[in-house]
Amino acid sequence: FYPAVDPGQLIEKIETYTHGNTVEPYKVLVLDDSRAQAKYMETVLKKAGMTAHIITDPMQIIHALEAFSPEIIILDMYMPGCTGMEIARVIRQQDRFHSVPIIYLSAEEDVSKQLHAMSLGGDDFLTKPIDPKHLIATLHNRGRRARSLLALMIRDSLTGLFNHTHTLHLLEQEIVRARQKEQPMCFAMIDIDYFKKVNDTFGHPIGDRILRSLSMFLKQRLRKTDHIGRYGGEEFAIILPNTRPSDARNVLNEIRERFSELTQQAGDREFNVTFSCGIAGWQGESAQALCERADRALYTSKEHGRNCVTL
Ligand code: GH3
Ligand code: MG
Ligand code: MG
Ligand code: MG
Repeated sequence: FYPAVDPGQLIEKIETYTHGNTVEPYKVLVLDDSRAQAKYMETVLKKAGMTAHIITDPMQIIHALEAFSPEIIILDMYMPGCTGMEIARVIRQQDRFHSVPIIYLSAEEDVSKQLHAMSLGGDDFLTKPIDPKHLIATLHNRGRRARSLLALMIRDSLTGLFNHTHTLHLLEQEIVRARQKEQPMCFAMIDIDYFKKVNDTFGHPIGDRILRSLSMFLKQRLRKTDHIGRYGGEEFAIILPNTRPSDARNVLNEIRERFSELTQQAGDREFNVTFSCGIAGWQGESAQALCERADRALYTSKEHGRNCVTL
């Protein structure tokens, strides 16, 4: 009934799709009430180098979304007690999975039923039995598009840093991790000093250039594991996992000093720009409470004359 899988052919196909670059395996969630079908899918996906998570009980969908964080979801149409369309609606109600690709895989051949299912939140309709190469090609295309869309959605376009929403999302994640691993973690807020005056004196494009140069500066100086976000206009947020507050203060103080020494240029005029920083070490509180403490520390730095770091 199912076409035989030729792993050699599949791998060759994948390599042409990825142009030889190694990509993180796509995480694919499969829901099918037939255990045999689900197992077959698992074999095909794994041979294609993807990470498969299989469920046969529709009731497990919410748990599977949380536990597995799929990038692509394959749904059977007809299952005892519910349909794939109903499951698609449940998935779409979750903010995080609002735009995850959903692919129906069903023996249903009635085109009007297929179109109806697509209109209710599906992105593709594939029919069983399916040629594994067709399936894998579809998953690759959907997965690649989903990833590039996601990459755009989480970044700030001026600086390329993480945007406000994603920075908070990362902070939530790092809090969970710090709790699990019982590691210290710090959150720092940076605000450029008298930036309005920089814009007023030298013009908005020069202001933009300084925002980009500070972003580059932070990226170069901080560790790969630190997360840097543009929190607001001329405000930046930095998450420092596995870092003690005193270490965070030393690092940020050095960055502050070095940045303040850079000569900025606007035409033939030269000037310096400084920033103020507030740091809060995580003490078991919520992300919001941690942000508020960092913000208060930043305010203290401003009150103390700017160009300084407060812990
Ligand atoms: P303070 O030292 O108290 O922080 O003074 P400030 O002038 O930096 O603070 P204020 O909040 O009054 O001004 C922030 C300025 O940042 C106002 C705004 O014009 C500028 N700004 C915000 N976003 C951007 C941007 O994307 N590009 C440019 N060029 N300027 C921006
Ligand atoms: Mg079924
Ligand atoms: Mg500000
Ligand atoms: Mg400012």
